[in-house]
Order: sequence, then C-alpha cells, then structure tokens
Amino acid sequence: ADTYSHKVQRDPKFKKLDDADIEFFKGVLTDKGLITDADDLLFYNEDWMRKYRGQSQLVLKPKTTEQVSQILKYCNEQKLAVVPQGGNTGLVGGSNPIFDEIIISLSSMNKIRSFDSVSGILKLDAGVILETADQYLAEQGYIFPLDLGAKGSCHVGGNVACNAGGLRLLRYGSLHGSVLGLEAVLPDGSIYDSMHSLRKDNTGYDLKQLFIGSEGTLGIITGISILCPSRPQTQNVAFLAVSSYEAVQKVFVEARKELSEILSAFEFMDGTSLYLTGKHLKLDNPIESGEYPFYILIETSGSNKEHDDEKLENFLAGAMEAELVDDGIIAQDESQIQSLWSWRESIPEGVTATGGVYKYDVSIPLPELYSLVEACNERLQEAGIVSLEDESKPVVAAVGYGHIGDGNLHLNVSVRKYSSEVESLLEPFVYEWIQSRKGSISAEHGLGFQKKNYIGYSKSPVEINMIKEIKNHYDPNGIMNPYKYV
Ligand code: FAD
Ligand code: 2HG
Ligand code: ZN
Repeated sequence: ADTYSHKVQRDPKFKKLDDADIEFFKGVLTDKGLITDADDLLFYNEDWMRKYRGQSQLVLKPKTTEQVSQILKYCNEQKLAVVPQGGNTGLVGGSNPIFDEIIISLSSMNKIRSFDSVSGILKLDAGVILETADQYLAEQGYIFPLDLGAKGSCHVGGNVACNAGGLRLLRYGSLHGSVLGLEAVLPDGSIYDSMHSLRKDNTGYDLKQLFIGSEGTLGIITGISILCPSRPQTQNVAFLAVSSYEAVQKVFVEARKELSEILSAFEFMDGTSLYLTGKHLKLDNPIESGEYPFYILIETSGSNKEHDDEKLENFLAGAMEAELVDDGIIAQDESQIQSLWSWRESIPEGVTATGGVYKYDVSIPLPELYSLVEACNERLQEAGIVSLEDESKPVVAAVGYGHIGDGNLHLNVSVRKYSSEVESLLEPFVYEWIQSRKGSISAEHGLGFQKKNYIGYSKSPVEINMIKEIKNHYDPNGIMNPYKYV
C-alpha cells in the first residue's frame, strides 16, 4: 500500500501518544478494549482496497456511549487526533489514519436497542453490522432501507457517517430521509441525543443531518434510530443484455413506466466489468448467448407474486419487441436471485483483483453518464498504457457500472499496479470532466482522503467556507479525522 502520507505533513499541533495516555485509556476500557499489537493493528490501519495505510499504534474499542465520551473529552484536551472507524469498508481512505491518529473502532458497540413493530422504527448501536440489522428485521417482517455489497462487514454507523446510497436508494430513498434520530459524541465529550424518533419535529435546525455524511469529522455516531419499511413479500430479479448505453437509458424509462411502484432496483454494468468479475469469480456469463456491451439488473419488490410476475413479463416482452433488449433471464428462485445479485455486488472485488483500482464515484446527468468511461479509455489508450490481456501494460481497463436509477456512475480504472503515471492521467482530468457537466465528484462514497482537495469541483467557495465554519465550531482543535474531507 502507498501510505499517501507524502502528500501531507503530520500536523505538529497533535500530541504523540505516550504511556500516560495508554494508562488513561486502560482505566476507561480495561486492557481488553485496547489493541496495540503490530500485527493486529494492520487490519485497522489499512483500507479495503489496500491503497491507504496509516501508522496508528492504538485502536480503542469502547462498549458504551459514556466510554466514547470519556475518550473523546480526553483526546480533545490532550490534542490527540482520532479516526472513527466502522467496518473499514469505505472506499475513499476516510476510515484509516494518515499518520499516528488513534483509531476508535465502534465494533464492540453492536447491540440492537429496540424495535417497534407498529411504526417500524429500529434503534441500534452504531457498530451493528448492516447484514445483522437486516437479518434481525427480516424476522420481524421488516427490511433495512439500505443494502450494499459490503453489508457483511460495514456498520450502520459507518453507513450513516458516509451517507451510503447503495442498491435500493431508488426505492427507499436516502438516509437523510430514513434516519429519524441519532446519538453522537462531540469532541468535547458532550452527547447529542435525538434518538426519540419523531417522524415530524420542526423545532429548530435538523441537527442530525449534520452527522449524516460527516465522515467522522464532527463527532462519533454511537446510536441510530431509523424508519424501516415492511419487507416485500415477493421479489423478482431480471438480468438483461443490451447493445448500447442508449438502450440502457430507454429500458430505464420503460421500466419506470411499466413496472412503476414495484421497481426496487435498476443497476447497470458494462461488458468489461462483467468480464473481469466473471474471471475473478471463475463463473460463466449469466447470459449464455454471448457477450454484450451492457447489462442491466432489474429488481421488483411487492406483495403479490402473480401481479408482479405478470408485470415483469409484460415489460420484458415489450422491451424485446421494441428491440431494446437483446437477451435476458429472470431468476426462478431465491438462489438464482442471490446469484444474479452477486454478479452485480462482486464487481468492486472483480475489478480490484487485477492488482488495484482507481475509483471515481460520480453523479452525472444520465445522457452523458457513460461518456466519462469512454473518455477515460480514449485517454489511456492514447498514452499506450492500457490492455485487457497484455500484462506489461499498467492499466487493464476503465470500466463503468452503477446505480442508473440514481444517476450514479462508478468509474473504476482497473490496474495491475498503482502508479503516479496513471494517476496523473486520471486526475484532475476526471474531476474537470465532471465539473464541466455540473456533476458531483462524490455521489455516495464521500470525500475521505482521496477527494479532500477536489471538493471545489462540486461545491462553491461559499459552501466550502460554511462547511469549514461548522467543522471548526464543533471541533476547534481539529482532532476528528484530520487531513480529510475539506
Ligand atoms: P468505515 O469504512 O469504517 O468508515 C467510513 C467513514 O465513516 C470514515 O470516514 C469513518 O471515519 C467514518 N465513520 C465510521 N463509523 C463512524 C461512526 N460511528 N461515527 C462517526 N464516523 C464514523 N457505498 C455506497 O454508498 N453504496 C454502495 O453500493 C457501496 N457498495 C460497496 C461495496 C463494497 C464491496 C465496498 C467495499 C464498499 C461499498 N461502499 C458502498 C462503500 C461504503 O461507503 C461502505 O461500504 C459503508 O457505508 C462504509 O461503512 P463502514 O462501517 O465500513 O465505514
Ligand atoms: C457499488 O455500487 C459500490 O458496488 C462500490 O458503491 C463501487 O467500488 C466501487 O466503485
Ligand atoms: Zn455504489
């Protein structure tokens, strides 16, 4: 891993950890709540892509909000910098230290607090794993209003901290709408608590929104109260092959019209991302008739199987007749549904398995969304450094996939190794391209370390100044996740 720390200097205002600090933390957490062993620290210091690696000497694992409060108050007084960490699946280098910041892991705060089966309101600790929360809800007939490929490791607190979007935002909306309340510890140790979860409350600023997407820069989220919908009783998944990006858009328009209220996901991927994923999973393409330039995954969720099946079949028949779709399959049972979803959810892994990946998670108006992938491939080809098979070239391919339903493209440049040559061809090129289309340089993954110098491509100086003022107000010593965000 490249530490990337050569891009920034350690801020000398932060104290270096000493024995007295360790003693203090042992007093709060006992020995068991501290990790100091070098081998054990590696997981927490390094990110999911193995691209960013810090040198923290200490991980703290509090079990209660009160412990988080004591820890943060002490760190603030001592000017010890900290990095809050959930499941460490973030993709912008936000969850790892850059230098020696103390890592505060929420993984021991993992209890479901309560569930109200009348309102569907779930209250839980920030460190509950997303899949665990959803399995709990499944037993009650409910569903977590967010789903994503990292569900087996990411925490609900991490999801809220980076305002994750995921695979069903199209149906269930953003966390800015579904999160009803939060519990968070501020750097001075005070505890902000809005877990009461009223659906309607217009008394003053909606402060919880500040934490949703704050990426650990304002405080540590310790609890979440979230509104969960009824679990759909019936689901269908169709996997379609189409021959152009134009067709992807047309199918999307038709799907919204024809499937209407039962449409719950509309995802797309290009042929190269599917190819790399198949190679990695060692599986044959789910569409047997050949390889196509684009694939679409459509999910429907409803309450009446016959009704949904009929709607989906009519929609597909229409799309085939209009020659929008070249080929396709509909999952016949739960295991086929899972298998088709796993094709989509495994792309991040598949495109990284080549050695590494440069990720750009962007919002662009739909008509131009895929042109960014084409523009990148052209640029890399002109430089003569890209080849799918030739191992001597540093770049495998620029691929595109993502959440079409939300106008969110994942441009992934799959590489054999990380290099400054490739990076300098991509940046700031990609960001300038997005700015010129009035897009967002971060649709759902956040800014973290990767994008902190690029926020100006999507936000005005006035907006950036307001963000900095809020940050400085709540974290005047700058101990919360430094070197990141803005
Ligand atoms: P971490 O990675 O640990 O942390 C992320 C950020 O939040 C860091 O800045 C960290 O400091 C901060 N943070 C974490 N916990 C807290 C807390 N309790 N209080 C304050 N700050 C905190 N994202 C999407 O939006 N949509 C997707 O579809 C999607 N799919 C993914 C698929 C894969 C395979 C992977 C690896 C990642 C994917 N992601 C996706 C990225 C993503 O944002 C997450 O996986 C997830 O939301 C991060 O949660 P985490 O618990 O791992 O957080
Ligand atoms: C997804 O949609 C995730 O699969 C990850 O947001 C995207 O790795 C990526 O670029
Ligand atoms: Zn995504």
